[in-house]
Amino acid sequence: MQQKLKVIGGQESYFAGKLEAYLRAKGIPYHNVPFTMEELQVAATHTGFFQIPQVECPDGSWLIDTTLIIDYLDRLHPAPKTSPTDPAANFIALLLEDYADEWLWRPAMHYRWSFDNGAELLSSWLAEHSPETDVSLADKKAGWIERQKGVFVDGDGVTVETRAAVESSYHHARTSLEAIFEKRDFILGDRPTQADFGFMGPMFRHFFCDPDPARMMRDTAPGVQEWVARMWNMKPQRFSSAAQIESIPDDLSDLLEPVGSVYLPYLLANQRAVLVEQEQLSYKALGVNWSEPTKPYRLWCLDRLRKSYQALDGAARAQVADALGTPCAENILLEPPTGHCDHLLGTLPYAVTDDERAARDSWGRQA
Ligand SMILES: N[C@@H](CCC(=O)N[C@@H](CS)C(=O)NCC(=O)O)C(=O)O
Repeated sequence: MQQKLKVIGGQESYFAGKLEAYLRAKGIPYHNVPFTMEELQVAATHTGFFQIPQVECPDGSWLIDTTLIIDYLDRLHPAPKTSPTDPAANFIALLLEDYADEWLWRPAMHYRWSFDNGAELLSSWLAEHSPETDVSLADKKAGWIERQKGVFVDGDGVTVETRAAVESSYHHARTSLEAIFEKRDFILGDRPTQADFGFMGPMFRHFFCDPDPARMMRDTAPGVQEWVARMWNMKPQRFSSAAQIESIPDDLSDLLEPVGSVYLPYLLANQRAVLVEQEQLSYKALGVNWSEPTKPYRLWCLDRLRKSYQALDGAARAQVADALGTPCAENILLEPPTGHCDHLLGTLPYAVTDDERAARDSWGRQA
């Protein structure tokens, strides 16, 4: 019997939820162990990141970063296939995964921590699950609210001016996915792909579970709610004989619109700020002005997308460009990768014997 992966995660985590959806769909045995600060410190010495999830393999090696982990495990467990066979559609799956991972993170944190019901529920949960005993429950709750709202909402560009735009990204994802799930079970076709696992990050543990966004999902997007449940209940035998994804569906323009017109231009603005070592980044998107911390990790993401795009042949690139519909998106993907953040993440798995790594936060900044 295959030994289980140890996923240091928790029942509330965006990225652990994404990874679990993948592991369940592939039938890869794992157990989700709620994180403790001590355990995360130890994990960070192996992986270089202070974040969840972190995976310890039965042989003592380590895996980090859900995008890399899925890519790595997919090579070990190719069947049933969870990436499109068509290279252009495969790139679109990776691009949607990245958009859901990164651009929807802020609305997910906003809907959890700016709303009293969510903040109360999640701070209680986190306080009850942090084992430090010398701090009272009330202080732990207050500490969690202050940290999460301070770093990931107020500290990540959610202001009176941007709040409606932040909320519009959830509204957009919900309505455009709802239209897709009226026609098929998964984003790109009849089987789940990286795009579905990516959207499970925000959609499952935050928008489906947190009180305020969950009500919106129930009221306006029952098809998305059903897809979350379908994804959580996915098993290899449920899609192993489904048709492969052999082309980009022709109805993705609405879902892809902000990916090309908002997210890629934002990644380029972030690149410029990383390259000149600016700590804070300002840009305009969705009609408002944003100011947020510069994120080296997202330059790593942009470079990775560029490498995948530039590895496509001309015909596949033309199909992707056509699906994105804006020449500016294609131009950003055609720029040579900067290589500036390649050092942040290596090749998985990280061997047991690796030297201790300096820990970074989830945005790739020195922790
Ligand atoms: N790129 C990482 C992101 C992981 C991540 O950001 N996880 C969140 C929790 S869901 C986290 O640990 N954030 C850092 C923090 O809270 O300090 C991945 O795909 O695994």
